[in-house]
Amino acid sequence: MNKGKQVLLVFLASDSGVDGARSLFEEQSEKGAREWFNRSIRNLIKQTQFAIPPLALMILASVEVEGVEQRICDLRFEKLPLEQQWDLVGISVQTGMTSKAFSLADSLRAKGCKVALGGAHVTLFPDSCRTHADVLVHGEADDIWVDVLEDLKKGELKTDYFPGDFPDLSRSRPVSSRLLDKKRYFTTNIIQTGRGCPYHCDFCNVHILNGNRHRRRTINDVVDEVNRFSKHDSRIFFFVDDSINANEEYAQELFSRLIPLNITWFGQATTTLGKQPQLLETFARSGCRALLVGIESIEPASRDTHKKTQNRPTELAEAIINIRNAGISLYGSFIYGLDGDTLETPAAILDFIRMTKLDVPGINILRPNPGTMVFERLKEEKRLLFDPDDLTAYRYTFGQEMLYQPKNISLPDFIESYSKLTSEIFTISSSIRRGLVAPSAKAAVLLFNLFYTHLYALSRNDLKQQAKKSISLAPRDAADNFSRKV
Ligand code: B12
Ligand code: SF4
Repeated sequence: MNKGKQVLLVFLASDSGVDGARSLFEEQSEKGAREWFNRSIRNLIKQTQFAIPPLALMILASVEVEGVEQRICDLRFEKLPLEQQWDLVGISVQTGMTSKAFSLADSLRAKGCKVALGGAHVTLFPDSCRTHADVLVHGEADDIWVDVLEDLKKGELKTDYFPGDFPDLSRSRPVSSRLLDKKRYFTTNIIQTGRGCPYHCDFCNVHILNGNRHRRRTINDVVDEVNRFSKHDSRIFFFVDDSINANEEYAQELFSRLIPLNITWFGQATTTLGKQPQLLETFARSGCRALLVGIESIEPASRDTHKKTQNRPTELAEAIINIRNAGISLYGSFIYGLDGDTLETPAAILDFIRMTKLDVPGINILRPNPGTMVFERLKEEKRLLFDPDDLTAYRYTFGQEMLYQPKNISLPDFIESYSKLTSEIFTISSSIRRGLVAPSAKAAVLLFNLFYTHLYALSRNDLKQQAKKSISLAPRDAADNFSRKV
């Protein structure tokens, strides 16, 4: 029986973070018991269900075209199903994971398989992707994936598909989670209510990828989706919006309507929520148990330089305390090493964490992501430690290597102070304490802190190795080794 055209949608495992971090210098530095310990922890982390499904691929797989069958392959959990013949393989590409995406695309094409590339990196740097693909899908693909599938059926695939304008999200496009294997994920209840951001933080490219205007789905569509998803999976919901409180009126109405559905949910918000008492109460009543907030910096000079201007630092602590008092646990993400930071900054971060009782602190090193304003500025100031003209030289690692020269701090001093900061914040006893005092989601807070205790130990080890090697980036052989093992 002819099953029609077969399409495989592939999500790659990243080399860092929740996908299971590993040392860049593992071979050289990890021996015997330590190697065994790290491998065991890595496997444990992999088995702990932190992973959430790739929403982009769920959206594409929900596009139905008669005579075309789509399947999602999540390489974090499975091997590429090469025993089957695929008419088209679509790969989601993030900047920082391009080497991996391109080598997979090249090997598939060498086997005669057609490859479509899409995602953030393709949108930002289509020319760098061209030689690795038969089809490039630029921008948000919600409305153009159907054209790709129709053209595939006709045998008339084009080389480029453009969406024209940003998709109108108020048009109904129900997302399906039926193609996912529920057991693999922390939850399959992944929902996005809107896209776009009116701010211009210089280290982020969401405002470039999704535009400056915040576009929203209708409240009816989102409520329907919550209802539909909860019949299939009764676990927690995760709203992937960068700031779920971006439009107060919309969020107020949406989450009021979710109260009777009795769900629990996690999401990402701005600290402004701490100054929105009515919305904060609605969030708590609608089942919000934990939020990720981007604090980024508590140094006024850094916030100004990097255009993180939504909130004044003096208001941040109060906002965080208000959110926790409403019964919501907070993951607060900092970046140490911004242009206004000095060697005094770690002590200020520590004080801030102690004062606010932040449940999960994330202490990041700036990743000058190609395509962001900060990348362009650091390139101009010759402060990048990787080749800015080679996009594949840039990779994501979890606080494991310095990719740039901080403005006010020498590299060895930075590494020493960053390492001291993370070793003070992340210990087994502080993880247990944070888990116990968290206002909600205690088990998740405990697990995340323990996980970070391991990750930051790894980061300290790798940074030390990088410092020993005169701060140049990880040597190519170590880098190749790193990619090969993932
Ligand atoms: C939730 C999230 C995660 C989750 C889930 C990842 C996922 N992709 O589903 C987790 C925590 C796992 C994660 C991890 C990472 N993330 Co993340 N993540 C996000 C976040 C907040 C939402 C992503 C999302 O679901 N969006 C909704 C979907 C519908 O939008 P979309 O992904 O852009 O997809 C649309 C188009 O890009 C396109 N498209 C996407 N893929 C494909 C594939 C094909 C074949 C086609 C045709 C089209 C297409 O069509 C989609 C529909 O319109 C975004 C920020 C944001 N606002 O997008 C960051 C973001 C995508 N993440 C980012 C990064 C850097 C990472 C990591 C590399 C971080 C790390 N240190 O490891 C990893 C990489 C993970 C991986 N394996 O690829 C960056 C990417 C930047 C860039 N230039 O590439 C973003 C934009 C954040 C930022 N501010 O910079 N992330
Ligand atoms: S960091 Fe957040 S607020 Fe700033 S531009 Fe990116 S999405 Fe918008």
